[in-house]
Amino acid sequence: MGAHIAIKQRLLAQQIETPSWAYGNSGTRFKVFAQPGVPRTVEEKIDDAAQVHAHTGIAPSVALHIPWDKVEDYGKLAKYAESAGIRLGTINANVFQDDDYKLGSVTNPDPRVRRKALDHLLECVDIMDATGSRDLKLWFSDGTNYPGQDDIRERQDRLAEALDAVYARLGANQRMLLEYKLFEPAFYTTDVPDWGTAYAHCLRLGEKAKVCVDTGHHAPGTNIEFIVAFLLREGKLGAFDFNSRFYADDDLMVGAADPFQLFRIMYEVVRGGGYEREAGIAFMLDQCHNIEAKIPGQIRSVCNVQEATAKALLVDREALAEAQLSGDVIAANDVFMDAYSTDVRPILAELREEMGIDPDPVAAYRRSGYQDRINAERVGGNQAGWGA
Ligand code: LRH
Ligand code: MN
Ligand code: MN
Repeated sequence: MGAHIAIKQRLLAQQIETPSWAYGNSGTRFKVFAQPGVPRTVEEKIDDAAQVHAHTGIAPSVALHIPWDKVEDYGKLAKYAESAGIRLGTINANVFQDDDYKLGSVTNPDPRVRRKALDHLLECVDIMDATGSRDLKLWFSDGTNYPGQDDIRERQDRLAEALDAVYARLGANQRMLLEYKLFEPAFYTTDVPDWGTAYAHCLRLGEKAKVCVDTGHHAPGTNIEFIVAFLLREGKLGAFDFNSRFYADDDLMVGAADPFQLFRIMYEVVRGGGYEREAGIAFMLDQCHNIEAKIPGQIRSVCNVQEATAKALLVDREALAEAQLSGDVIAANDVFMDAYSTDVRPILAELREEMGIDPDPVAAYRRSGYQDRINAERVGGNQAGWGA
């Protein structure tokens, strides 16, 4: 019982950021499905993110993607978010949706295009100054499709040059998160394809550069929890982009495909001290609802991360260490599985009641009438995300 109280205390401290682009219409390259009630403005995306926070109690910030979320006055937008009960979080740069970036952005062979991409990244830091955001998230779609298309080494030099310039522009309390992805849209080489490449660049850059692990960005079978353990140990884990995948970068609801993997990741986070606020790990969602309703989809994902975290916190670390040190493989695995197999839903329901929210956030959202209201009010919503 005492253990449950301690776990609830620790769960109270959890904060999960939702992405603005999850609230707009999205789809695949085959079809974008329009849904009723999707936001027409950045403010409406913020309103929707505030709903997720209202029903979960642990999603107090929303990440922006520039220029998808471009506005005139970012200071005003930050105030708007505050009045909606949340805050603006990570600024995601976008150097992948412009005709100029066909052959790359910061690694493009053409210096004019490189300059344009760099200017955008620097503008994102200006935006962070206005919003008060701590993190700049960089993901580059840069790469090549054919052997010989461009010089792999020179592209690394160009990347390093751009990263240096952005790093030099960061304020004292700002950080750069470098996100890797195995492939897509480039199919032969990708300039930041894996955690090792991201880590090497971040190490060279310094303290303010950290790696972002998007759970959908690995080859099948990759042991993501090992990457998490390693980066945390090196002080280089900066953030997560949580989503689920069955095949590639599927961007499905978090914990839907493999809740056990999510638990294993969260265990390494807890084990490595990454759950403490001082570790500065940003827990973000990066999922794009394709066929499911957007706000309940985000609520579900936030709850799934919370559930995996509760289980990770339940692992009896003492018993585990004892079994590990005595070389009792079966006993060690038992301790681990025991935590995973525990039904934590009653603890979470209790926690939510103590927080003054409904024990079933998705059901509470459905009952709230918010969806009916936005369906009626918001006519002509924009696609906010891929293909925008
Ligand atoms: C790339 C990615 C990256 C982008 C987001 C929209 O696949 O994960 O984080 O910013 O998707
Ligand atoms: Mn991502
Ligand atoms: Mn992705």
